[in-house]
Amino acid sequence: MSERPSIQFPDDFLWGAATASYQIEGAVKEGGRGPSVWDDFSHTPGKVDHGHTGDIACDHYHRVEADVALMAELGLQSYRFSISWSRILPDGRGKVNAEGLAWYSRLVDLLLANDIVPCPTLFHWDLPSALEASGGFRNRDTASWFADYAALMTRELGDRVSMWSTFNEPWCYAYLGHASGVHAPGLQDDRAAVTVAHHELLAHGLGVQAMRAERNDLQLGIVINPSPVKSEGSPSASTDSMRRVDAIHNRWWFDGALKGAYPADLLDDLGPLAEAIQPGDNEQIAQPIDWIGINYYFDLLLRGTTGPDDRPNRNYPTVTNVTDSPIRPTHTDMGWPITPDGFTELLVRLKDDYPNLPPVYVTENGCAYDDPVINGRCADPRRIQYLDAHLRAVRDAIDEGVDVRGFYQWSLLDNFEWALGYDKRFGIVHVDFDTMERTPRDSAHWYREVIKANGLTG
Ligand code: IFM
Repeated sequence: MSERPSIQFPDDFLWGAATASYQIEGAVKEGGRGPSVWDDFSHTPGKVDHGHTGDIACDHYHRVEADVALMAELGLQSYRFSISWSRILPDGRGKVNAEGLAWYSRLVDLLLANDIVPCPTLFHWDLPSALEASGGFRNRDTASWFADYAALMTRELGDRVSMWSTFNEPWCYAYLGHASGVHAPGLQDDRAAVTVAHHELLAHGLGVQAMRAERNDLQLGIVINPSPVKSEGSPSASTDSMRRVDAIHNRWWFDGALKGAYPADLLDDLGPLAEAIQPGDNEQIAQPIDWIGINYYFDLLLRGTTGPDDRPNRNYPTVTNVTDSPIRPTHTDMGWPITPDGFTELLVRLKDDYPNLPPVYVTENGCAYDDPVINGRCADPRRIQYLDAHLRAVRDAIDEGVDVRGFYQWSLLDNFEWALGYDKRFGIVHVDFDTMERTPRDSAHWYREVIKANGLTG
């Protein structure tokens, strides 16, 4: 990499790292927290590899002070975390848990004391179990309850927190959670998935309005995980399948949130599956936002099939005879291909397709590699290479006119990687899950230098 050219990012570019509540906090039965769908799912035999759960996770709940000190040592300028809804409202609505509020308030104070900009997400998949019992996001009322929770958090933290996102990767919660069912709550019901996809965006729109009603000085956004859709291998996926996957994975979210109208072709495909949409919903959803978060890991590579449909298909209702393409020679421990060019292409496409695209923050990018700690050091050259390539791809997009304002690496710590448990390690900081010892990997030291230089020094 040493022969690669140096690159600089714009002044005031914001550098951070990201985590999410259920993936790191642990202490699931402490501090008055109520259960979430991920507690229920991970405790259901067979749902998570090795039977792992988030019961202890990184024990961040008890180690928050040391973890923030570590962020400061690593030079982070911002920290993106999510708030556990059921730590605030154990039943999802109604009774407020003062201890939960106090915990996040302390986290925010610790961050500010270290000059780290807090960037909380209100929903990163851990829906309170009590709300799931009344239909979860299949129930339209959950959108209003989300808005109440968003307003509450604004009242509590809005004096110190400016930058908020409503949802993280709503596609995943809708389709992994309700179509293929590989995530909580684990349903396999296409109509439910589409309903959830709509109610999440409705909740986003109602949440933005509720937060603005509390304060007019907030920077509000939503975090989406779009991907270029490509076909590789033989037989190739049909143009029609690619269009449908693109519509479900990408256009639904951006058209809904920014244009105020879902893609007409997708509504035709979905027919009665999209019956949850009511007159007036589009206007509620397409509220002006101040920024948009993009999580990018890899291009979505499809291949045609001739045989019976297999599991990955179930993430895309109405799409048939398509499968995720097989693992490519270069991939991360997730089996994900390494496709930095797709990142530039994606960002430029978003700029071109959405003239009102707000400033972009890359809210997640990173890779899983299980490099061990040897004599106190964890050398992870593949992670450095991955991040280097993706940062260059972001810089290329900026050169092509995309207004990218910041970059959050995923993830600060090795953590609970959902249905895959703890074996997939995304951290720039290695976590020993027996002792909870944190060891910054080489990539963490490298990232500190990137932040210091506001770029890559070649
Ligand atoms: O760990 C997840 C995160 O919760 C959401 N975005 C993708 C990451 C890696 O799979």
